[in-house]
Amino acid sequence: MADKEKPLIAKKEKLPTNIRDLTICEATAQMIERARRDGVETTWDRADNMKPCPIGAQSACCRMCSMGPCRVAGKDPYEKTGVCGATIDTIQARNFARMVAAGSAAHTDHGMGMVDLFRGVVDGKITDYKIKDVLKLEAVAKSVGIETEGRETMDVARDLCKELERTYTQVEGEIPFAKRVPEKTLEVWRKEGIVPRGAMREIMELMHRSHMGVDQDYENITRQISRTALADGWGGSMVTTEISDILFGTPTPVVADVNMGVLKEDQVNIIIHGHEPNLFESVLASVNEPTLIAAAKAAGAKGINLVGMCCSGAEMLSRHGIPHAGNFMSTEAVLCTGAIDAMAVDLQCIKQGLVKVADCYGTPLITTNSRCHIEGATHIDFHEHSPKDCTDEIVIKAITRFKNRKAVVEIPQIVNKGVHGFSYEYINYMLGGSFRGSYRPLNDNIINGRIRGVAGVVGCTNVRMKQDWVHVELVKELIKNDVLVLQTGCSQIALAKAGLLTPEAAHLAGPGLAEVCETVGMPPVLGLGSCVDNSRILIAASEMVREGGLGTSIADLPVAGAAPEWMSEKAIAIGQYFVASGVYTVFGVSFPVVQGTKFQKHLFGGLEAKGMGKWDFAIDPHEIAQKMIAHIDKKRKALGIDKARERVLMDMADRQKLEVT
Ligand code: SF4
Ligand code: MSK
Repeated sequence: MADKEKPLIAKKEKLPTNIRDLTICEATAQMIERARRDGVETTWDRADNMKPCPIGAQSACCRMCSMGPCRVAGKDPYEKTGVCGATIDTIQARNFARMVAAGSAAHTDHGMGMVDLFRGVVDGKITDYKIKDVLKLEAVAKSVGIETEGRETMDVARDLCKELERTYTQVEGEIPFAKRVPEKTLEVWRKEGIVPRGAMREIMELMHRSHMGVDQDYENITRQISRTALADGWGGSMVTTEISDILFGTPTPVVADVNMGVLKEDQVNIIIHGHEPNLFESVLASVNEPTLIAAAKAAGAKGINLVGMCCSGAEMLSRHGIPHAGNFMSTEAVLCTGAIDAMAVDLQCIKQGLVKVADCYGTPLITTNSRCHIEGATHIDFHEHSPKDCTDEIVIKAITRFKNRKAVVEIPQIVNKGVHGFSYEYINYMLGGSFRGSYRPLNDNIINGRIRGVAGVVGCTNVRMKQDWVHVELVKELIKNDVLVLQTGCSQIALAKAGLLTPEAAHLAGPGLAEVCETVGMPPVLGLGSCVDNSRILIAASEMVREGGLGTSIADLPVAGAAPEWMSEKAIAIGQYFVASGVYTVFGVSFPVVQGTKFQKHLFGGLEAKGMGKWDFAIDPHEIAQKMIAHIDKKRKALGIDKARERVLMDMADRQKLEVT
C-alpha cells in the first residue's frame, strides 16, 4: 500500500488575478497588461481556463491500449489495477519511460541534424558553414581516441564525424563519449547494464518495452529509462554541443544585453526562437548583407536588429553576444510589443498560441524546419546547402512588415547587462590561469571550503509558477551559502534579467564564494548556454573527478541539480541523465508519480543505493535550496572535507568581528 502522503504537485487552482503575481519579469507583466487591454489571448488566459488533470499529473492513468484508458488513482493506488492487470508501478514507469524517450529523441534528433551538417561540411557539400574552432575539433577527436598529431584538419574531422555517428546508429558496444565518463561511474553503469549502445536503439527499445504487455517490472523499465537518458546526455546532447562549438566557435565570456528593452522602435526587429544554431547563424549572415541593410534603410529603418529568444537565443548570446529578449514564458508577450517585424522559429518549445498573437499584431510568424510546421504560420524551408535562400527571405519579410507597421509599438524599456558564454573549457582557464588551464583551483577551493559545492540550476519557465521567481530565489539562496551556480537554458535568462550574471553580483554571495569571484573577476552564476548544453555540466563534473581530491565518481562530488520551473519532456530526460550519472536532482512544479509508490521510492532513493544519484521534489525555492545544500554537505562529510569549511567560516566570522571592533 502506498504511504498516505500529499501528491507531488503544486496546488493548481485558478491563476492569481494580479498580473504581478504571474511573473517577476516586469517587461512580460507589462505585455500581459497590454494583451489584456488589446483583447489578445495568451498562455496565462488559457492556463486559467485549464485546470490540470490531477490523475494525469500523478501519472496514474494508462492509455496504452483500447481496453482502457485505465485510471488507478485513489486513496490506495494498489487497490486497483488496469484491465490487463498492470499495477500503478508499471503504469507510472511506462509513462515516465515515454517522457524520457520523447525528451531524448528531441535532443538526439537535434544532434543528428548537427552530424548531418558536420558531414556536409567535411565532405565539401555544404559551403556556407566552416570549421571555426580547430582546437576544439582536435580536443574532441583526442577525447574519443582519434590521432590528431601531424594530420590535416579535414582528415581528423572526417574521422570524428564517422566516430560521432556511432552515437546514434551503433547497435552494439558503448557510445564514443563513454570514454569521458569517470571510471567508477562507468563501472556502476556496466554493472547495471545501462551503458548506452546507440541512441536510436535505446529509444526504440524503450518505446517497445513500454508498449502494452511487454516490460512490467518497474525496476527493469527504469534500467532502460536510464540507458536511454544517458544516450541523450552523454550522446545526442553532448554531440550537439561539441559539433556546434567546432562549427561556430566555443563560447568565451562576452558582455551582452537581455530583456525586451533590446528591441529598437526605429529598426527592423527580427526574433529567432528555437534550438538549432544553424538557422540563427545564417540569419546573422543575412542581416549583415549590405543589400539587405540598404533595403531596410530604404524602408525608413535605422538598421536591422537581430534578437534571440529561448535556447538558440541563449547559444547566440553565448557565442556572439547577440541580445536576448526573454525565455519560454515571454515568447507570446514579446509579440505584444508590436515591435517584432518577423519571428522565425525552428523547433522545440514553440507554442502553437504564437500564431494567433502574431496575427493580432501583424507580425509574420515563420516556421523554417521540415519537422516543425504550424497551422496558420508561413513556412519557408531551411536547407543547409543553401541556407540564405530561407534567411534572406525572412529578412525581406521583416523589412516589408516594418514598412507597413500598423501596430502601436510599446517596448518595455528594461535591459539587463550580464556576462555570458562560459564553457567547461573556459572554466579551466578562468580558475587555472591562461598558462596552466586546470580544474585544480576549483577543486582546491571546494576542498578548502571557500566554495561549498556546485549546483546546476537549469530548465524551463512554466505558467503554473510565478515566472522566473523560483529560479531567482533558489539561485540567490544557493550563492548566499557559497554554492557556485552553473546555468543553462531559460533559467540562465531568468537570472540574467535579475542581474545575477555580473561580477558585481558577488556581493550577494557568501564570504567564501565572494572571495573567489572577486579574485578571479567572475560572476557567482555562470551561464553555459542552451538546454542541450547541459552536457557542458556533465563534462565539468567529470573533470572535477579526474582532477582528484573529490572522490572517484560523479556521485561522490558535492554537487546538486535543479529544474524548479520545468515543463517539457526534455527536462525529464535531462533530470534522468543527471540522476543516472550520479547527481542529486530536485524538480519543482509537479512530479509525474504517485507519492509513496514503489516506483517513486526507486527514483527517489533506490537508484542512489546502486551508486547513482537520486530525484527529489519541492516547490518552494528556499526548500529546494535547503535540500540541495544538505546534500552537498552530506557529500562533503563523506569526503572528509566538512571540517575545512567550518574553519573557513570561523576565519571569516573572526575577520568580521575584527572589522566591527
Ligand atoms: Fe489499461 Fe492495461 Fe490497456 Fe493500460 S495497457 S490501458 S492498464 S488495459
Ligand atoms: S527552451 S526545454 S523551455 S529550457 Fe530549451 Fe527553455 Fe525548457 Fe524549452
